[in-house]
Amino acid sequence: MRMSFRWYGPDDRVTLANIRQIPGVRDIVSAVYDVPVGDAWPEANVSRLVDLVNDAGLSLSVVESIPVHESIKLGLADRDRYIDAYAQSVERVGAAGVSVVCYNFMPVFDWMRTDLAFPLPDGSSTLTFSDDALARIDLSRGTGELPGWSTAYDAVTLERLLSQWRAVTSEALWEHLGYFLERIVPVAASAGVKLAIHPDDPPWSIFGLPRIITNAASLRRLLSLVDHPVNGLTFCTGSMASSDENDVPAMVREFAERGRIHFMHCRNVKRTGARAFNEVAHPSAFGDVDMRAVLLALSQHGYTGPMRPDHGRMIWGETGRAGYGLHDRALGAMYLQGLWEGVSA
Ligand SMILES: [Mn+2]
Repeated sequence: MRMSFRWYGPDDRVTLANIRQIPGVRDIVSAVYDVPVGDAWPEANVSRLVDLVNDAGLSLSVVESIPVHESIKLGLADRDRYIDAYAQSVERVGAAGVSVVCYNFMPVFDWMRTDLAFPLPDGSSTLTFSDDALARIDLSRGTGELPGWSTAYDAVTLERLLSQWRAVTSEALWEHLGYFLERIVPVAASAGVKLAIHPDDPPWSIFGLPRIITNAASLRRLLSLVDHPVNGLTFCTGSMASSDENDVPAMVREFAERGRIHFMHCRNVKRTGARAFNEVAHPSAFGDVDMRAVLLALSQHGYTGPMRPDHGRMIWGETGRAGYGLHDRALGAMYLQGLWEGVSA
């Protein structure tokens, strides 16, 4: 296991120098953020990112994410040119030494929360979600009321997108994902890159949009779309544990045994209702994820890939990007390394 940490580039108020001082963290998870979705990442942007990370004494091992253009997910006529651009980006990050590309295949919104600063009893704040709160959000004027997406779409753009999606069933979305993977998996394999899909977050339909990467059966189906070792998973414990139908340690055992977990997101959540949860501190005691069982399964199956603390609370007065402060994620990185040492023979 290699402990890694997400960095949002030069504008991130958590600096590479900060990250360098977290014991055991040597791998950075980042992306090129200044290229429009759908364009190929220029070599110069990729090498600039790699140089920044290397100059800080760290290495860029995971790209999270190369975003998948909406045309590919919708299966539109122009998708091939976006797939070609995606392939170019995969080749370029592979040539730059990146070993894993994380991506997701969620329509319109690639994650959703209903509160980005929910106060926990200890005075920290965290991200939360509930279907009830989501149902009260009015999208008729665009995404203005939507936490984290307030400037994403105006009313006209959002309505156009949502109406395009009304014609797309879950089965059609599976077909579009298969079409994408049939073309990208061979490219990734020859570029030395592993593909790691992130599950839908939360793992159920929102706003009537199809969502397909939600449980063990869907992960099996994903792997069978193109049955190749590079076609694998970002296993996000928090996303999967948001649904009480998912036995997270059993899933980790199954997919680690198959060697198809390429990247681990370790996040803990506490379910607060049927379709509601708070993100909580990483240790098992604070939520519904048995983190010890997860890491034990990984260790027993010889997991050597990257892992990162996925999200953190805001603690000690820190402000910044919700879920991506320094302090609680650093605590998470230390907890996970201690647990790893404990479960490893
Ligand atoms: Mn995650």
